[in-house]
Amino acid sequence: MKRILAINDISCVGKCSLTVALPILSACGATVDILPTALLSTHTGGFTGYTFLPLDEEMKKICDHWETLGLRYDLIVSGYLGSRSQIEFVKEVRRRFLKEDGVFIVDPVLGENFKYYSGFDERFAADMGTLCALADYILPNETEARFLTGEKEVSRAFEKLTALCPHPVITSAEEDGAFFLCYEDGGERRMPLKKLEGSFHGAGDVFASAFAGCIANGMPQKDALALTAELCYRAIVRTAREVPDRKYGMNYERELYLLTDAFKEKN
Ligand code: PXL
Repeated sequence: MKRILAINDISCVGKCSLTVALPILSACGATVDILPTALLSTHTGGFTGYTFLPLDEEMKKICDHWETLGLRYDLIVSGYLGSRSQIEFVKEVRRRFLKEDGVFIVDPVLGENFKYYSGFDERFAADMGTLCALADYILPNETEARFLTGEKEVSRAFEKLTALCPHPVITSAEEDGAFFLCYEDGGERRMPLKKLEGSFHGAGDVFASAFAGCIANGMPQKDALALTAELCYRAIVRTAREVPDRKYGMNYERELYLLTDAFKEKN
């Protein structure tokens, strides 16, 4: 069984970050350990008056304890980081806990709809870029690709990202319809993304978690992206039907069979 470390916050309400990563990565048949970066009453995208407890000191103590257990990970996936010092600490976590042939995936959570999430700015984005430079895969949305590169045009942003990391994926972009971009056969490849109008909070976290779970299972990037995109689409369709207030996140749970079926143990 593969052992994955998910580094992300715990937003108690609003289905994102670790509350999404745990079930999705587990559905992919992995053992999932967590390193929480912050504890929030809700995520910051659309709620007001939320509580926010950064866990910087606790993260260090947790990792020192893990060191005594000799833990090593096949894959580490990082998401929402609460401060610039946490970005530096994640680099250290990678150095200390990722197996030599392990995979490091960074979802550079910065913002959406061309706006930073609360508390983030250009300096934070620049530091996030230095973390992306250590990753095997990065999963920015169109907004984050722009903030990481300073490029407004998505293909130019993508080109800059390919210089940063071997496998950048822009998880959703729009230009005459929705698509995502990946790097294949030495060039940019645009894949049409089935999507409904509007914005779906938590979709990026569902995407990152499902993709990481597929990669942990040794799936080639192309197949991993196809399965991830299908899961996201089904979850979006269900969410559009069932969730009137989109800040409460995606109803992806009843679509997880796509992952459990794909990664069923062969007898
Ligand atoms: O979904 C990304 C995300 C993760 N964690 C927190 C957030 C957000 C986006 O709003 O606020 C705390």
